[in-house]
Amino acid sequence: MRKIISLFIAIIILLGIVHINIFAEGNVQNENIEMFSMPQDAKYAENEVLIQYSPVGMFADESDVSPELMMSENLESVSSVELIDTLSVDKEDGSILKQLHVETEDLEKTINEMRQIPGVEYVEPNYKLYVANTDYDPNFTKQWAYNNPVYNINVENVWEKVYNDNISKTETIVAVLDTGVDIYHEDLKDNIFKNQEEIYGNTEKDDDNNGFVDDIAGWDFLNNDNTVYDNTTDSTGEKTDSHGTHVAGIIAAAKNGVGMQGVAYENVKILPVKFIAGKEGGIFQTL
Ligand SMILES: [Ca+2]
Ligand SMILES: [Ca+2]
Ligand SMILES: [Ca+2]
Ligand SMILES: [Ca+2]
Repeated sequence: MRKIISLFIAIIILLGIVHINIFAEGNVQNENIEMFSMPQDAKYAENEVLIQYSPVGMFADESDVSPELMMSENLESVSSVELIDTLSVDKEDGSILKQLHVETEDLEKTINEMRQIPGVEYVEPNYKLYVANTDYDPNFTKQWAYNNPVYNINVENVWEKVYNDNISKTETIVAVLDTGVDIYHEDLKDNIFKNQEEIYGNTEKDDDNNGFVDDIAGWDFLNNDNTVYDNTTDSTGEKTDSHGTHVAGIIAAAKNGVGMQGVAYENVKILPVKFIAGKEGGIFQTL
């Protein structure tokens, strides 16, 4: 009998512990739901959220409970919520999209609380949307690396900080070791390095005494002359200086209302260093 009483007491204690644990779990967030973090620099309507409620599978008999009523009751437990508009109702699965006003100082925290409500598919700030920036050169939209979910280089944010916020106006010279560069191209001509001492010096004389005669805009190591754009074709029929021109464009095509827009479209000068002959290549020793 004593053993039975001891066992009974042990079961009661065990149940007590289990009960306490279950109660405690009610106060922690569901670890299966990924925490939402407000994106940096996000712009959104203040104190507003969009919430998608999809009650599929929550009710044994959907006719028993109105999903809309259930969501309203659940939302009341989170915060002071006011319906602004019901944006859509899917009659097939009962899902509802609502625009809500939430009286809160901490929208991120409130969104994370709402995400714990059973049946809530997503909650997010009511983000502000803007028309695509039309201030770019026409081929900007074809420059896929600028806006690509996999390889996105986030260049627009960099432009905003460097150019619009005037962080740096220091000019940088970038040497392009490649084929020649079309230094007369409308997108490049203003962003080509110019050796001032040779421009204003004497022709056929090495004015700056650097070993290269009349090296006004880089040097052609392939032919050992000062014409970095020879506009010739190689044995495959390919223009010999197209690759270097393309590379220079990616770096420094001007923001000038035509063509493409380089990653560094201002405050950069390209120094063409030609040593490759189109697809025929070049050798390192040339340099
Ligand atoms: Ca020189
Ligand atoms: Ca000269
Ligand atoms: Ca040349
Ligand atoms: Ca351009």
